[in-house]
Amino acid sequence: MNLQKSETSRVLSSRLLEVLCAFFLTRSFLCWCSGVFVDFSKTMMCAFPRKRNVRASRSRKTPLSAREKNSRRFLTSVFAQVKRKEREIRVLVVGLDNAGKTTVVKKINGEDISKISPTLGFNISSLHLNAYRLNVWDVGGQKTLRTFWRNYFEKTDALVWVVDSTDVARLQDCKNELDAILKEEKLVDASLLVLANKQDVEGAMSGREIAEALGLVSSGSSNSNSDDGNILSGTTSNSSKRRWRVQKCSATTGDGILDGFGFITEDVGNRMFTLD
Ligand code: G3D
Ligand code: MG
Repeated sequence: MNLQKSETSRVLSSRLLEVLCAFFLTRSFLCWCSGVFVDFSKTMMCAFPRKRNVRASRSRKTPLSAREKNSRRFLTSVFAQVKRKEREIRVLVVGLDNAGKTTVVKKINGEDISKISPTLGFNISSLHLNAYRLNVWDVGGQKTLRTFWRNYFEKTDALVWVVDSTDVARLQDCKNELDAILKEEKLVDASLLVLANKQDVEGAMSGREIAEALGLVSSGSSNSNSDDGNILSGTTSNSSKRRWRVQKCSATTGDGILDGFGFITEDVGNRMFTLD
């Protein structure tokens, strides 16, 4: 009798052990599968980052209906309220490749600028200035990457257009790209700061030369509101009445960068945060 009992308990315990092993093996297998799935989706997202958005924004070229416009306006006002509370400014740094965008952003954040590699996607950093928090998006400027700029336009308060003041050969290309970006509906309210960078290099173009080449002021005229040699500022003559500033600077030495970003906090601050 006792022998039969011990035999039964032995069988039972071995069954229990088998069930437990099967349970843990299945669980580990499922965990492994989900890990592989997550890794796979992350890889796919990195490989094809914005394809769906690009297509979506391309299809948005058709005019918006009144309903869509109203819902967009509503969402914009909600975002504006949240931003007002948090005193947050979204800054998009763009311009041709090699203009010095990444160096500008790194310098203003006090980071090491001795090794700068070309930006293939984007860098985001946060900066506190004049009681505001600036979320700064530095986006790669190579020709092939420029079509992706539009993915970063949403909710942008200020546009920083960095120009290599020594690159006379690509000034027309620079103007064409800026013209195209300023026509974007999502950027119509954004303040414009043009950084005339690399002023430490001999022979660099002046702020006025760059403003004229970019079509912000007409050549030979004095239709800017202010011009003190380092800063040239004004308001666009078209319907958007956008305020702009051309600021001479050098990302290498740091000269002029903070002044330029000061214009952003002042202009965006006046426009958005004093409405309360
Ligand atoms: P980008 O982000 O606009 O593509 P980067 O430009 O910041 O990568 O800078 C491109 C090159 O310009 C870098 O040199 C960088 O050191 C240099 N540069 C940026 N700003 C200045 C500046 O104010 N003065 C000078 N003299 N050079 C600057 P490398 O040699 O690394 O390509
Ligand atoms: Mg870069």
